[in-house]
Amino acid sequence: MNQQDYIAREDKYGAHNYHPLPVVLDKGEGVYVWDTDGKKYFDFLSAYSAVNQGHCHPRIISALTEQAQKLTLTSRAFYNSSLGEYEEFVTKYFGYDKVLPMNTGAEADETAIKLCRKWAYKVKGIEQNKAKIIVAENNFHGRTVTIISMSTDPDAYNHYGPFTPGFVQIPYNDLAALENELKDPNVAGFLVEPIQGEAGVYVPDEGYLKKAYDLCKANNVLFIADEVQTGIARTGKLLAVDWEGVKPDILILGKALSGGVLPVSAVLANNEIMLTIKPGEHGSTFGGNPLAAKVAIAALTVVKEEKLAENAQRLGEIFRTQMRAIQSDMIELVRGKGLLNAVIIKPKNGKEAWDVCVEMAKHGVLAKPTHGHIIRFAPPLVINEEQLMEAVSKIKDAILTFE
Ligand code: IF1
Repeated sequence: MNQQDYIAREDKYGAHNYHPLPVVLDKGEGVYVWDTDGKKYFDFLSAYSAVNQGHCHPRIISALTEQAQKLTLTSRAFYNSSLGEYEEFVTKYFGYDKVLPMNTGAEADETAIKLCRKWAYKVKGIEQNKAKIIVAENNFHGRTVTIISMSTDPDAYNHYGPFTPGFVQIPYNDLAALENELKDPNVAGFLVEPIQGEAGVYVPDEGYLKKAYDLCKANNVLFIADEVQTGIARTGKLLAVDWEGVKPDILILGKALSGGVLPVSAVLANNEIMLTIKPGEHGSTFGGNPLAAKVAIAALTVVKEEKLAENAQRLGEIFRTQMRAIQSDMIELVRGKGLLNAVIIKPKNGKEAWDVCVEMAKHGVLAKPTHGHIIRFAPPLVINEEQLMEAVSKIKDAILTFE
């Protein structure tokens, strides 16, 4: 089978809810992936920051294979010998009393919303069904009906109504708007991405998160951080909120929590919030399974042992400097934090971000355009300086073909 055959088969039998770059991947190791013809690429998407630890990290894969031969799933109807170990590990790692394990990012966001509402009624004392959660415009928290009810992107919500009520949208990075909405006593939470990923790696002003947190505290409102994409060392700190010394009341994690090996997500909070949910009131068949527990411990251990946050911070600076130095008027703006970066592409002779990505793929670097004119650059955090410079040179060659 050649690449066209693989593509045609997916096209014929799979739903058309994606428009992938025409590359068929077959193997991955560290910062590299190989296609079915054996061509090697730098992966500058990292499965949307799920493979921060690099593809098929040996330590994570060995945790997976070892546990897979012993016990994979018990459901939460019974205790299992790995879950408690993981719960102790992850809560100490991030500094919270309790964790609620789920699988995907969207499920963790849903869990956080339910937790916030439960807290609103049982602790804050809001009247039943009146609780509101403030969200930001251009947010991305996943694909469920409740989550798209918070979305301002028509692609995400169009023709999927009716929607879940109870959300208030305000502009991102706008403290005055937040302060204004917080006057409503029925507001229970503020759900925010510390950097908006899907919006195009939109980094808020310095101090925004801290001031937003303080405003929430002053109004007895939960500050809920969606760190599904920004967390686990991606932005040069363990969490993006660490840049401003903020400790969210509810922390949402996913993606790299498993190093991209299987879907593992988590919601972390202290007892006052977490214990408002009682037995039978929330759960998941796969959440907290022993396989996920062992994999997540290994994935988080790799992050600390290999100093991935420090690496992301240092190499991120180099990456942005290098990209800004490329002499091409197609590069309008370079922004980001750590190794979560975006380049805004100004179309030239009808060539857009998509064409740049296709050309980069030919040169051996994989990245994906978003919103037509933005390219996200997010390599695995195990990348070293030499590899980064080699990739930068390929990216540069690709962009300069349009000059
Ligand atoms: C897709 C983007 C990234 C997320 C935040 C929750 C979730 C996500 C902050 C849900 C998921 C994904 C999903 C993926 C594309 C992707 C994405 F392009 F949409 F913006 F990462 F950049 N919170 N983000 O970013 O997590 O349920 O998917 O595990 O194809 O939809 P999930």
